[in-house]
Amino acid sequence: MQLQRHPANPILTTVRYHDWEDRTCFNAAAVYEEGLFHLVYRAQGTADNVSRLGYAVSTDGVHFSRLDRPVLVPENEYERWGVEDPRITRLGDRYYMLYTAYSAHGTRVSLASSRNLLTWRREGIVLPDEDNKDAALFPDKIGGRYAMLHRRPPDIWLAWSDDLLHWTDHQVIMRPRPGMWDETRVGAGGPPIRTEHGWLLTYHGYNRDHVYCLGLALLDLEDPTVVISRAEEPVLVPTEPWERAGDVPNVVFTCGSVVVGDEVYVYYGAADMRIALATARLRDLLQAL
Ligand code: BMA
Repeated sequence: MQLQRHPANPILTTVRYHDWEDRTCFNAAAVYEEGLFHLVYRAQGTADNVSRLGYAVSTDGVHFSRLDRPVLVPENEYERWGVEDPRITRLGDRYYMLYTAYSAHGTRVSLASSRNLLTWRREGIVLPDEDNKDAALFPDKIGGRYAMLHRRPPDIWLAWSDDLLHWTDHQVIMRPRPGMWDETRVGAGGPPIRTEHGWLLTYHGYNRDHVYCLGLALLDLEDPTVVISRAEEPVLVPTEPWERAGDVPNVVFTCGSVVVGDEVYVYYGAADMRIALATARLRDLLQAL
């Protein structure tokens, strides 16, 4: 089972006359609602190489219009070197975005909230005093609590919270697999997708040659620390020239997928430089598990 690349790929690339995104435009959170596809994506400019978050919107998921200015820019000492890799989850009437704050302190998982995807309020660092990234919130409470995936290298972890700010009961749920494509490190993709069979998780992993691929796992609906199944083979491998060459070579990396009817749209960063789209039928993904 392989994701199908859209023929228009890459669908979103750098803009020469936007100084904040003239170098890279990649790793995007994705939201689909009422016929609109929204992306909040990471971008860097040649001037300072700092990551900022831009916004783009589309009616077909392929052709996007974007704002001239970023929607989130570094604002405090933990973000000095950039705000990176957003992952957005809707909970009630708000959107919550987990992102990586990057600075001399390291990488910190941070939370912001919004009612409109354009104006964001910082809620703060949610995993203080540790280098961590690849964090994603589940789109529902589970057993009365919020759940989040995060990454303590090299593993994917799950943690619980009552208020989205304080997280406890941290537990490893997925580790790299020796000798396989995800032998070195793994990290969550976008927020897990609820299906009747379990939470569908797209994740990234890389091997000793630093080739980033995407894989699939299915987590138990009531207890997502239980991995029901994990596909042996990756569903997306960097093979296109624009996935193999860029700011970081041989990278496909996702921060968000959306479901439209029975089709899953996986938005992914290619070679840390551009944004591409690959799709699959939900039932085919579940069958691969
Ligand atoms: C990770 C993050 C991602 C990036 C990936 C591949 O550590 O920095 O933003 O896409 O590495 O370079």
